[in-house]
Amino acid sequence: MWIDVLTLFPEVFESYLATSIVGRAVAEGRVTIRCTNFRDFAKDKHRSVDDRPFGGGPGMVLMCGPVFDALESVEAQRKEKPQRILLTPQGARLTQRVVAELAQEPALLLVCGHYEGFDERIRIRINAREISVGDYVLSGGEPAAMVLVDAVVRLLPGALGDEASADNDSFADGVLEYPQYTRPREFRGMRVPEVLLSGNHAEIAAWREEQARQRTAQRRPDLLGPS
Ligand code: 9D3
Repeated sequence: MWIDVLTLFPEVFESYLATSIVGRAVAEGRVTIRCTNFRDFAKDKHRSVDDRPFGGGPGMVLMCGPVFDALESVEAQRKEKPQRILLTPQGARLTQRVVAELAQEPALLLVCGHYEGFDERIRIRINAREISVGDYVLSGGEPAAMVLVDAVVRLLPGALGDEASADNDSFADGVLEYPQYTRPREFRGMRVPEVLLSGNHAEIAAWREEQARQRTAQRRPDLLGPS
């Protein structure tokens, strides 16, 4: 997979990309991630990327020119038309379902804004999938883009040490995980549930399923659907 990221802070990504499962996927060539600073496409000598809003009001607005020029430049260097993604608080919520869909794409192009927001004509013309990572205010799209990249890349074939663990994840099957234990059998008076030591695999599976169900009902009833 190819992932392009348009951002005013490419250095934020570069260090992150060197670590974790994402870093390994990059090192092993399963994904190529390139960051492009749209400030490099600014026209004036101050390298401006934003300007005051027409109609007045506080803050600044990201201008069309540098964003479109960067986008067109990046796409001209790719064979595949990427799925364009705009990270914005106004987007649809990122869920595991969306992540799984994006993981099927051969190429993604992520556009990060920041607090000032985009000129509306960017939003309209790039015709991107608009995605938010949740109902809280970030100072920019970069952390959201990293969340998305991490979630997508770990689903790419070969990215997981244990192929089975992707399907095992919370959310993949719509419930939270069951509690896990490892040695010792007793720690500060807290004992590992007897069933896990029993060697009875059917009973263990049933216990885990029930624990997962209870935990989901208690903490995340929304995952169990409307009722
Ligand atoms: C100008 C006032 N803001 C309304 C509260 C608008 C605003 C624009 C841009 C607020 C934050 C941002 C920066 N955030 C993102 O670019 C962003 C984001 C987020 O803030 N929360 C969850 N998901 C995302 S994806 C991109």
